[in-house]
Amino acid sequence: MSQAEHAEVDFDSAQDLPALHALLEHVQMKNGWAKPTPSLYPQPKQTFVPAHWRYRDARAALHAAGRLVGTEWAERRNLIMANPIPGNDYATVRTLVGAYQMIKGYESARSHRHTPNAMRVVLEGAPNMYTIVDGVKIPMLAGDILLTPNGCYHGHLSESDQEGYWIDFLDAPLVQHLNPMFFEVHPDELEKSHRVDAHSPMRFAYADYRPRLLESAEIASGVRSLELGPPSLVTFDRVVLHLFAGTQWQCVRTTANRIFTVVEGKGVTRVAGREFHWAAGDMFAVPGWNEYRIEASDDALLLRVSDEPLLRMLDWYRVDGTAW
Ligand code: GTQ
Ligand code: FE2
Repeated sequence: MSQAEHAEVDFDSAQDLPALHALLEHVQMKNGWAKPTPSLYPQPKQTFVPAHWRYRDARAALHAAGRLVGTEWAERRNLIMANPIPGNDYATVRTLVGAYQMIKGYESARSHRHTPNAMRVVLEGAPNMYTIVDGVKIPMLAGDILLTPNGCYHGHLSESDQEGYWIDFLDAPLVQHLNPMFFEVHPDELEKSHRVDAHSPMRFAYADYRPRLLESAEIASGVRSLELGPPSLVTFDRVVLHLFAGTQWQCVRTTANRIFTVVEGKGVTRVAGREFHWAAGDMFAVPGWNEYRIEASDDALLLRVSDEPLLRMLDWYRVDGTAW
């Protein structure tokens, strides 16, 4: 018999509620009847806030980091778009993180694999720039969208004098919450590869999806949309959107957490009383349960990444007014 972990607590001795609450500490329990913050509430709390990051700033900071941060010692030369709420140093929205990353000419970022799913959108690429996914070199040209799902080895490489800039999206904040995090570096540092595959299923080439987007049906006046996949990731999707210059697109609030990247164009997003004036390469986050309005001043191509497929799978995707 193992020893009792604590002496028997005499709850009958409690003469009032504070006394009973105090005794609960001895048995590692908390009352649910006078909890200071309710556990269940009528609708989603807006904990993460809408936010905007400029590529102009990120690019300048990464260019400077190119002098000061080596990929020999840094796993990645990246800048994290941490949502500006107290205590947060990582997640962009609850489930997802967005980060800007740079490699220098003739530089590589060593291969590794991890349980978080990842995706990139290339802002500045080159014909001799690659992500190596499970031994296959996949070209990184501007506008290309590249997948590195759960468990796939991936490393990055520039075989010319060109610097590369892109944005990474990972479901790492969700993995941190649920805790199945695994990560390991590749034994060869940069995984060897002698095969280039421009038609890898892990690549959505800009030259391919842009014309398809422009031919797809309008989902609202002046707005076209195209979901890219298969393959799909379990946790987040990718939808490219085209807005004609002058389009104003009002979006209802949903439970999905979204991160937008501006691939082309200029415009403004109005959300939660704020205005984000965006240009190519910028990112903005619209956490769940915010209505927002996107206005394109030039023709605009946006990439929208969101946890909508995960919420749908769990039956927790909701649009304003349809909770039940
Ligand atoms: O390029 O593999 O921004 O593993 C964060 C984690 C990029 C990457 C990030 C990563 C990567
Ligand atoms: Fe990675």
